[in-house]
Amino acid sequence: MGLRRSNTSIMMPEIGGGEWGEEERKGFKDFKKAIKGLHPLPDFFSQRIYSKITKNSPSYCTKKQWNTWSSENLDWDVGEVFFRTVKEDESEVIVKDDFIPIITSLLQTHPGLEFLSEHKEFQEKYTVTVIARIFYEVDKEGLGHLTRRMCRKRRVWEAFLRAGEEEDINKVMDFFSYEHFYVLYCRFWELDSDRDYKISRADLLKYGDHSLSHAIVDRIFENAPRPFGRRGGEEMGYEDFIYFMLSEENKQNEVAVRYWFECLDIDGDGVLSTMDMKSFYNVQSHRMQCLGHDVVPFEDVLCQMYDLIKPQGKDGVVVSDFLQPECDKVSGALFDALFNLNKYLQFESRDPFLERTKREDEFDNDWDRYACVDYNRLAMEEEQREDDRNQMEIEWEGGDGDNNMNMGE
Ligand SMILES: [Ca+2]
Ligand SMILES: [Ca+2]
Repeated sequence: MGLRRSNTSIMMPEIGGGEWGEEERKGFKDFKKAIKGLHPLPDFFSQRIYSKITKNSPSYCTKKQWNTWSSENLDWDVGEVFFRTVKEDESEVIVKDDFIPIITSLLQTHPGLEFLSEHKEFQEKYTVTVIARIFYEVDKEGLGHLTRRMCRKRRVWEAFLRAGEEEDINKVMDFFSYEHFYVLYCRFWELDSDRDYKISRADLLKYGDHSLSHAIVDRIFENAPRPFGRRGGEEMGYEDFIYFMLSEENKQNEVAVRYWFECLDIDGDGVLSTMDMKSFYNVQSHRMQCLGHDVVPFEDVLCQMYDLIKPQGKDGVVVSDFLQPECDKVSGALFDALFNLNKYLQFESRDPFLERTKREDEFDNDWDRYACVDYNRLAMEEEQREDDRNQMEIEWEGGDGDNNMNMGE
């Protein structure tokens, strides 16, 4: 349950110095001005608040209506005000769609997202991405909704408050960063070569420079870690891809550990036995052999990994072994050894320079680190394409290929 504000804090906010008469009607624009600073949420929640108050009279709001709403909903700490404002009044949980009007307002008002105003399609994709990221982190069991307890545990509102204060949206790494959205969406778009907004098995095999084994891709497509489209399906949609990619690029978090564990635990008995692991490593080592790499025998890999993870039981590794605090840096290495060729080779070569930069850089987790590098890479590629296009135009206009040497001004 949320915490009531203490008696000493404001109990009933007064509006606009008493300029708002009890029955006087305000349309959304005036309403927004009048309530500014009278609730603890950022301005981009005003639309949500207005819609909730004016459900039966959408063209205006009276002061009396506002007062009723605020006495019922604002007399709490910020976490509870957030929860009550986002969810529907009749409901005790937040569902995905509840966030749509709030993120839509953010897109309309945030200076760092203004450039998207002419790109409705990207605005929609941004919204889907932010919501999927919130659910990825908060709805860890995949229930499809957020409870009050879940929101409080993760302090979800803090990211919204930051988005309201921070002019550079990319600094809000929790959920809202445009760069993070760009990376997720571009990588999806690249793989979805036939543009049907779905990714096939063959598409996913190309992910990360063909780094995943077909064995693990098969498991993902068997809906082992999580049903596609929430009900299960043959192909991977954009939201499914977000779950996959966040888990792939940051194997330290609990959701990712569970995601990959479910994939690897083929018989579903909750234990990653030597047999389970061996069947994946065989596929991986076969690929290594074909590509001319030295293959480390499975027994050695297993030994090395058991040293790192130190499982409690004798029969294999269970989820809780991976979730020990001292394991969060190494569990990814075991997963990579079993199904991600490129990352495993990188781990094996243990580049000390890479390890040191990782320890010393500004990022809190592997996802933030990856997204920053990948965004810059994508931006550079885009710049290169732009240059090539310009170059082609110049050559075309010159009508003669030799002119291209003289274009630099
Ligand atoms: Ca496709
Ligand atoms: Ca098993």
